[in-house]
Amino acid sequence: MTASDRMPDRTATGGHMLVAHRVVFSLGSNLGDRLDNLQEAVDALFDAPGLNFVALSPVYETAPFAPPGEELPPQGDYLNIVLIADTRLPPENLLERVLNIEHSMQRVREVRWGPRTLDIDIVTFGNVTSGDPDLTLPHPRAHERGFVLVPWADIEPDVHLPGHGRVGDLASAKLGQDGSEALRRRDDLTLQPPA
Ligand code: PH2
Ligand code: MG
Ligand code: MG
Repeated sequence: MTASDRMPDRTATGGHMLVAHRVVFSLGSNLGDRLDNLQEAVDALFDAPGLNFVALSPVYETAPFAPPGEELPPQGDYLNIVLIADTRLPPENLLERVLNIEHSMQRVREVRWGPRTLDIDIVTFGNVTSGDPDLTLPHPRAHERGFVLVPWADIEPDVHLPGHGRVGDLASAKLGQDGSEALRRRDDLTLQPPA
């Protein structure tokens, strides 16, 4: 790991970064019109300049998941996708964009691990690692989540999740454990890539 992975350089002007980073987002919805919510979020992410679209995963329907020991309130299945882009925006700027979109889509965040109209998580930001509690990088639970790993492996199997290994291998291991009960690819549901 180089110093620049931990503390990304900024140019003097505009707060942009010197080099582009590949950013991986995980999006999920299990309230309201789930597919519409995801489409709206994909479009909103690219509405403002600064993100260059790279890839969008197929749509997966996934059983609600909570880490062992955490209570999972009753709720319906999620639709989950993974979205990849390149950007020179700094991570905190991207996080602000994500929170604004979640807010504008009236995300209700009453119960931890409860249902939500929309959740957008930044899974990785290049190889940057950060322990910042507002934006921990990589996402601290991504490596144990089939609903992140499996769609991600469909579009970028050979990439490495820093600290955990090749995404394709992590996804296969997860599918072996959870199987089709937890995760179903919904090829009948399609999203448009951002315009
Ligand atoms: N998001 C969570 C908690 N549990 N389960 C599924 N299947 N999909 C999600 O997106 C999800 C979850 C917290 O962000
Ligand atoms: Mg989340
Ligand atoms: Mg979130």
